[in-house]
Amino acid sequence: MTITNSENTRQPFNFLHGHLVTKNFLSVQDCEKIRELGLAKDIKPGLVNHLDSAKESEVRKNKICWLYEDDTTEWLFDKLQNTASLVNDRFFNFNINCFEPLQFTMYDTSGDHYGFHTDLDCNLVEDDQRKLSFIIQLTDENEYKGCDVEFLLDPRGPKTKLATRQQGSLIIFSSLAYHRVTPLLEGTRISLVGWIRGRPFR
Ligand SMILES: O=C(O)CCC(=O)C(=O)O
Ligand SMILES: [Fe+2]
Repeated sequence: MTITNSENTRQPFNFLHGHLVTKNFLSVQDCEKIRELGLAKDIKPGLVNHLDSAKESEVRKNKICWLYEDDTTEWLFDKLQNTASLVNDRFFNFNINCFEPLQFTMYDTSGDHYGFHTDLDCNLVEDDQRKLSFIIQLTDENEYKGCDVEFLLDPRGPKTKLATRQQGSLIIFSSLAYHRVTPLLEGTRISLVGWIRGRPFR
């Protein structure tokens, strides 16, 4: 398995805005299997907890459902766990301990998007928080236009880094990193998004 630093430099990995990619993390058949699991569920508009619904659609317009760890997904959680722990040991060294359920995310209406955000939970009350985030591209990149995943490289400027669109790729980044999904222009894009939690930063 090859893990590639998005910056592709000899510099140390920038854990704040960099991201890591494992191409062909999942086969096309695996992607299809997950697509079927998700599409069999009730897929509803995604929410940003602290906003009213008008503001909501400015920030985020997509549909989601949740995939929990069970007999049908155990293989996937195991695979993710192995890779995440390798990546964490090598690049982040965060204190991490558990996965959240996986978010099956669908952009199927022109204009669906997710504006710049970090994945950290606001108003933290739990005794652990999101440390690592990941995205798996479940759709063949030729089946949709737009809907690019981009990372903000510098909070002061507009410079962004496009993440791979290749189907089956796993993209891993710090939950502190600003990222977005640009508006869908055509077709349907499905992603699988997840978070790994650990003791709060301090
Ligand atoms: O759909 C994606 O690729 C990313 C979605 C996202 O950033 C999120 O749900 O936090
Ligand atoms: Fe996100």
